[in-house]
Formats: sequence, C-alpha cells, structure tokens
Amino acid sequence: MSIDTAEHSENRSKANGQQILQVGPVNPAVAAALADEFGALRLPEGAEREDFLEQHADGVRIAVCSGRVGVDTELMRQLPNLEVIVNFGVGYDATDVAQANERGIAISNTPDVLTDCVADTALALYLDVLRGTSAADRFVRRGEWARIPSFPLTVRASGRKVGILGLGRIGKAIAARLEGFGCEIHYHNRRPVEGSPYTYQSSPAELASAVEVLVIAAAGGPESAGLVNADVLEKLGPDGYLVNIARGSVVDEPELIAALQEGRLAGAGLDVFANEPHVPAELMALDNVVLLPHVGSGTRETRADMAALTLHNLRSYLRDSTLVTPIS
Ligand code: 8YV
Repeated sequence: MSIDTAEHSENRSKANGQQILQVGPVNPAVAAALADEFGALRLPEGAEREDFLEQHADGVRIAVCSGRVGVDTELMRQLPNLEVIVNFGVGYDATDVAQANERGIAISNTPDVLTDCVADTALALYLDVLRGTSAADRFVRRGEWARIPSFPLTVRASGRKVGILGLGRIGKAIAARLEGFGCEIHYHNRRPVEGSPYTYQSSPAELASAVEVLVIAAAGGPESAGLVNADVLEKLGPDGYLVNIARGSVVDEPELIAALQEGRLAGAGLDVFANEPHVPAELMALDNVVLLPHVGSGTRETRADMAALTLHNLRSYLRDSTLVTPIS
C-alpha cells in the first residue's frame, strides 16, 4: 500500500462521509476526492434542499465550499454542529465570517498558491485597458483595419503612477510587476505596511488623487464594501483607469458605470463584478472596458495547487483537527 493510499484509508476510517458536506459546485479534483475518497454528502439545490437538511444537517461537522458560494448566514444557522469550513479560494467573503467567529467555527482558505496568477491577470488588464489590446483585436476582426489605416492612439502603460488598494500578498505581487514597467507605486491599506518601499496614502480618495491608475487588490467583505465610491472615482478623474481583480463588492458598480458612460473615467479592466455572473449591459457596450469572467486564478497549474491545498486542509482537520492555512 502506498503512503498516499494509507493516508486516504486512515481518513476514511476517521471521517464519516455523512459529516462532510460539499456546498455548491467545487473544483472537479476536489469534488472527485469528496465523492470517492470521503463519500461526502452534497447539498442539493432547489426543492430537495430542505428535506436533505432535515435529514443530514445535525451530523455535518465539515463544510467544503468554493469562495464564490461560501457558507452563508442561513446555511450556517442550519448546521448546528458545524466545526470547520474548508474554502477553495483565497477570498471567503461569501461566508458569514462573523457568525463563524461567534460560534468558534474555523475557516481555511488557499492563500499564496494563486498570488502569481492573480497578479498576472491584474497586469493583463492593466496593459489591455491602457493600450487597448482587446479593442484593437475587435477592430481587426471587424475588418476595420482595411478601411481605417490607423487604430486610435492609446496611452503609455510604462512609467505611470499606480495606486494599489490593499497591499496584501496579491497587492505586493502586482506592485512588484509594475515596478518592472517603471511605475511609481502608491498604496492604501488598513494600516501602513512596515518596510514597504511604496508611498502610503491615508484613504482610498487620497490614493485616487495621487495616481493615474487604481488597482483594487483588497479582500472582499463588509469592511471593504463600496470603498471605491463616486468620490474616489471622481478623484481618479477623466484620465484615470480602474483595474479590479479583487471583488465586485469593493466598487460602487452603478457609479462606475455612470463615470465611464459620462467620460468621467478613461477606462476599466474588470475581472470581478457585483453580481456574478451578471455583467451589466452598460459595461458590455463600452469599448474602453475590458471584461473577464473572474479568471484571476484560472490556470491549470494554480487551480491544481488550490485543489491540493483545499484537500490538504481537509485531511489535516480530519487527522488532528488542525488546518494548514487557517484564515488569520
Ligand atoms: C476563485 C478567487 O476563482 O480565490 C479567490 O478568492 O476569487 C478565485 O481564485 C474563486 O474563489 C473560486 O471559488
């Protein structure tokens, strides 16, 4: 028997699959392990859900979810013996963290393994929205190049003043990449980051006033909701650009749409939206907006690493009630 198989059968003996609940769709490798290795329960959608919970809720100790679905207020209340939430994704804002804290329910997430890919996505959006690469691609595909010899000029991406909202792991990785483009980096964070070489600004509005491009890398959740509001967008101004790879909730989306439509903001590169997968038609209509379907961490390598870390947390909890990467 290989070590791996030995560990798996140990898990199986300790874990009663009826105590593990998969909430919502999860990464295929995680879903396969939950079903085949652990025999976990899966929360059904729709009409069957209440009957299922009546039958199984009391036995559930462990919930495994994606960051997009999380364990919300209502579901957490319906699971009286929940001990731990194993979250696939670095963000866990879809989970009711306040209730989890009150009840002593632990949460794990998947930090670090996705930092590079999310930062790369931020740079892809940065370059695209400033240099108009997606718009230029559309221009070529529409056959317009033959008619109009030159695509409209764009703006220089190198050497800009860029503000990072949220200088955590991902914010720092974005800043490091932007340094390679000769950018001057400013940031706002809940508190100044000790030893940071970048210029601290005391509020999102101060940050927006100081820079030409604002990149949002702050965690989602109640504390950051609506941080990028009408005032911040106004400070960024008609020559300013917004990039968001964090959470749609950090931005006041209707205000962002109004600013873009009225030419009070030069453009936006967005991987995240207020109500995913809904993307407002007003944004789709704008050529100076780059829209991605929340793919920040979406590479084969990173998703495999996130799946492995999710399962590592689950196995660790089953073994000795510890988590490898608990949220701090
Ligand atoms: C994932 C993310 O796509 O990690 C996060 O917080 O937003 C993305 O990496 C998502 O969480 C998967 O559920």
